[in-house]
Amino acid sequence: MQIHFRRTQFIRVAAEIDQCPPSDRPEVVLAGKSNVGKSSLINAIADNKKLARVSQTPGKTRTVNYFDVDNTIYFADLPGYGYAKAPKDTQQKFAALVDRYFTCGRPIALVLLLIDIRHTPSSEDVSMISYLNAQKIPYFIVFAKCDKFSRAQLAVRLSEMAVDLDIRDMGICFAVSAEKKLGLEDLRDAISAFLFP
Ligand SMILES: Nc1nc2c(ncn2[C@@H]2O[C@H](COP(=O)(O)OP(=O)(O)O)[C@@H](O)[C@H]2O)c(=O)[nH]1
Ligand SMILES: [Mg+2]
Repeated sequence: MQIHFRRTQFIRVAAEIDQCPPSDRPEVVLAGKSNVGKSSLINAIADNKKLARVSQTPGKTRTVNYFDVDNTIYFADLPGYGYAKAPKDTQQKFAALVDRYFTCGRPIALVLLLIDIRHTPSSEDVSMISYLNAQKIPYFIVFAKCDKFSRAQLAVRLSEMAVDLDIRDMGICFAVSAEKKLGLEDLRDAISAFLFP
C-alpha cells in the first residue's frame, strides 16, 4: 500500500508520554541530533513547508510532536539530542523524555535516524544505533543535507559513513536533502513498502 504523504497534518505536542495520542497505529519516529533537519524532513516528505516548525535556534524542541499521515501512521518528531548549549537540567529532561518514549510500549514501527552527511557521527548517533540494534527496533539511516555535496563526493562520503557506523546493509541508508528535495521519493516509497509490504 502506498501512503499518501501529502495528507499529513500536525496533531499534537506531547510534553509527557501520557499526552501522546492513542497507540492505534504504527509510528514512524524521527530521531537525531538537534538541528540535523528532522522538522525540515517532515515538511519535505509531506510537501508542506508550514507543517513542522524549522528552528533557526537549535535545541528548541523539548516535546514529541505528532503528525497524522494519511490517517494511517503517525510521524513522531522527537526532541533532538546532543545540544551542548542547552542547560544541563533541560538536556536531562530531553533525554528522559526520549528514554521514556522508547520504553513505554508505543507501537514504534520504524525509526528514521537522521545524520548530517557532512559531520562525523556523534557518540549519541552511535549509541542510538546500538540501542536500536539491541532492542531490535527497525530503522533507516537518513543522511541529511546532501545538497552540500556533489554527486561524486556524496558516493565517497556514503561509503565512509558506512564504515564509520559499521553499516553492512546499505539498503537501510538514504541520502536526502529537504532543501533541494533530493531522495524524497525513494524514502517515501521505502517507508510505505516497509510498513505495508
Ligand atoms: N542545506 C540544508 N539545510 C537544511 C536541510 N534541512 C534542514 N536544513 C537547515 O537546518 C536547520 C535545522 O533544521 P530543522 O529541520 O529545524 O532541524 P531539527 O532540529 O532536526 O528539527 C535549519 O536552518 C534548516 O534550514 C537540507 O536539506 N539542506
Ligand atoms: Mg525540529
